[in-house]
Amino acid sequence: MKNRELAKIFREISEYLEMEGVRFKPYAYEKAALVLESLEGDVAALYREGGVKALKGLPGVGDNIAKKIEEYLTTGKLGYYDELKKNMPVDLDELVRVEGLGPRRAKTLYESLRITNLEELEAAARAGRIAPLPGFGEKTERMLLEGIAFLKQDRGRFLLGEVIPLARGILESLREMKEVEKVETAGSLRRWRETIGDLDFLAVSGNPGPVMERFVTLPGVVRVWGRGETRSSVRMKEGIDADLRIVPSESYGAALQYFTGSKDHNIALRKMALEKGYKLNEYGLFRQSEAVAGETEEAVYEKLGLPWIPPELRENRGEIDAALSGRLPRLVRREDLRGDLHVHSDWDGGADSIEDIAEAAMDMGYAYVGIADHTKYLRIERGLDEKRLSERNGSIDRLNGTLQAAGRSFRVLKGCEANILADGSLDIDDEALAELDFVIAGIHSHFKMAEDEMTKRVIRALENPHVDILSHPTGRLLKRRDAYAVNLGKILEVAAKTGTALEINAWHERLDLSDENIRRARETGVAMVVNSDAHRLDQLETVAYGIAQARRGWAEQKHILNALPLETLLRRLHKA
Ligand code: DGT
Ligand code: CA
Ligand code: CA
Repeated sequence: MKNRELAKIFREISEYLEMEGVRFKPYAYEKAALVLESLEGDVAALYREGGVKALKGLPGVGDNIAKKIEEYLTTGKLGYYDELKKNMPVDLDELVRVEGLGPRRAKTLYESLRITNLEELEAAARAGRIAPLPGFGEKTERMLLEGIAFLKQDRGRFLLGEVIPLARGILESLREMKEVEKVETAGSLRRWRETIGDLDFLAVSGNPGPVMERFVTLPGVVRVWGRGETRSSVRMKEGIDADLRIVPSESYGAALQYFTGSKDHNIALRKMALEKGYKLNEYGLFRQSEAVAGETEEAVYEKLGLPWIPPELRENRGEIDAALSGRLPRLVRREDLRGDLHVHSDWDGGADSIEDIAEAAMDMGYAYVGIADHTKYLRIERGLDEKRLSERNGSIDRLNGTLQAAGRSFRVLKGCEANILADGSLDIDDEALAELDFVIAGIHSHFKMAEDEMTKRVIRALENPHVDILSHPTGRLLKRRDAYAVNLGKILEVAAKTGTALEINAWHERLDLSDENIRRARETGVAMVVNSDAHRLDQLETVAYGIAQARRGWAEQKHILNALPLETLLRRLHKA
């Protein structure tokens, strides 16, 4: 589909324009990119059927952008983009992934040092040629080097949220074939790891030839590493590899178990099998040469004396012992969530009105949604001051009144995401916080602090009696920025005492708390909240990644605040 290609080009144009210091226009292109990415249908089909007029019917697409879409769809090129690129032959996409490097700085680096890509950036920083540039300095140079090191260390792995749509597409193309009896994802994807090395698929088919043919010729395949009757492997244009294995139906369960991994879980399981006199491999579970299980995963586990273990737990972190003694957690499920407590509205620069958010949340089957707009410190995000927050509260009250009058049992909760300032105080008055149903506090600035200082800062926020939830508690951004230095053990201790919940932020770049930290929170008795942190309606569904993370952290329904019904939740919030 052309949607993604166009989105990428528009995003780059936005970066180029931002680099040039152009006002407003970059935002328009960025918005168009977002719209194209979240478009359900094919933009080319839309254009074929309704021409430029249909394109202009898309939100955020005006005359100018519609014409550009038309040009690209009809000629395969975009003159405006090529022109920008010619004037500044910089691999912007790559450069702006370095934490601390935006388009404007990239422009300076190109103009003064002719830096066009990551290698050149690294060489210049190592040689100390960046620090002397006006507006840079040694601290920035060091930060850039750290950012580069971070990118390199993770090279080759992809964020779960980035590859899931791709994997779903592949799965669907295979599933619709009449030759395919079954097909599933395996590997880290099935375990919902936060990053993915390659995509694994497993299928059953009595006629593998055409299935493999389809797989190696899928749209988006740029290279075929190998092609056979039982296994094929390709590289997709997104840069990630995909493997397909086809097995006979009587081995499907054993193969699914084997290729789901993790490797460490498999090794532990195989050892157990050996001790019981079995042999376990991807073909089945065998006693001597007789297969005793293989068709289903459940049977493989059962013959080993174990209940089926959810893939999210298969990391050899104690799940086998827990299974043996009947202590496997009953993992929280997506359908346990009664609401979302972290959604940004158009009051703080988010994309959608509170009315639309409420409708979308009702469609998702939620009983409540918490609006958590930014407060005033974050001026770029149009954070609300006390006065605006109170106006917004008024409009939520009116909306709740309307909903109630219409007999709809749904509640919009008044919240905010306040900023924890460097000294641990919040950027908004306590009196304003007292008006809200719930308060989230989070760190959005001054990330580089000594661990001691940072820990004190967070603790001071937890001790504010108005604060109910600590958002994205460690501040990490996957593949971009490490967690800040903080003593999470102490944070958990204090949170347990103050009754403050810790967020599991589901945004695919955050997934913060991480799975291991979720497990620690669970063990310390700290409540958690799975939040989307959506700034746009279509991001509400990203809670799925947060739920997966919660499950990887052994969390059960009872550990998750927003699995509580409204009344219980409100009582809990008021008490804490
Ligand atoms: P990834 O791709 O790095 O995100 O992680 P996985 O877990 O998907 O790993 P991958 O694709 O290399 O292999 C898929 C599964 O196959 C893996 O989870 C377990 C199984 N597997 C691969 N190599 C071995 C091995 O040497 N021993 C055992 N027992 N299992 C293996
Ligand atoms: Ca894999
Ligand atoms: Ca693989």
